[in-house]
Amino acid sequence: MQQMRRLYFTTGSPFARAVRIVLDEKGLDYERHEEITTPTVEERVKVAPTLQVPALVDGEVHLWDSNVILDYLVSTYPNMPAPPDQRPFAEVYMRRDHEWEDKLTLATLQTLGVSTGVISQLQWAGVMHEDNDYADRCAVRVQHLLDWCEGNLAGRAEGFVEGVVSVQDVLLAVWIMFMENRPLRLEWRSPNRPKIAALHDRLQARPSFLANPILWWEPGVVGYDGDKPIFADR
Ligand SMILES: N[C@@H](CCC(=O)N[C@@H](CS)C(=O)NCC(=O)O)C(=O)O
Repeated sequence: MQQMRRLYFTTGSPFARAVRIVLDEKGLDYERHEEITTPTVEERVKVAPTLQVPALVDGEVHLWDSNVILDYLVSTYPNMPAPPDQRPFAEVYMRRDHEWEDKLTLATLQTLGVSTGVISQLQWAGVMHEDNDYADRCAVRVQHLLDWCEGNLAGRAEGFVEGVVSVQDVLLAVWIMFMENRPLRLEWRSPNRPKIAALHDRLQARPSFLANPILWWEPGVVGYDGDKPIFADR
């Protein structure tokens, strides 16, 4: 009997998008428990004590936090064959001979995600990052983190790990694509970041990314018709 696999996520979440992309790289089917906005605390706590998603149920295994889920998926399941002319997906979450380097990159990308997420959440609560010292510090941090990523990508034709598409590459890509699809005034493109731009263009064309598009969202969007946002009041 096939075991039950279910992903809890919110539609626009880049944390969850990274997980959905890796589920596709593994060719794994799953039930989508998808919500466009965050439900009540009572509902959310049934899924994770963090009150956050993504959360994954895979048979007897129940996990939350995208990094843990990504580690589990990469460490548990084989990859689908790579698309023609594209890099294979990484076989490991972290390379044994580059353990500290890979851990540092993953932790740094989590900080990039959390900083961007804070700016986004505050904006929807009415606080623009330009008007708030803490949020502005997050915006400054995002720029430093992007510069660090540029310096740590292996080359214009490579991601963080030579020869493969790594989880780190997926995480950087989902966050820069989020910055493009939200009116947050966070710019990642710069003449000084050619490696990030090349990574963006390569991954944007990858089937697992195309199958899990990042959709435009701003307050008032209540659903989608294909990839077109539907507004409550229009
Ligand atoms: N560290 C968590 C962060 C997840 C996260 O912030 N999820 C957002 C959706 S993008 C969420 O559930 N936010 C609701 C909240 O923080 O109350 C992870 O990597 O999964």
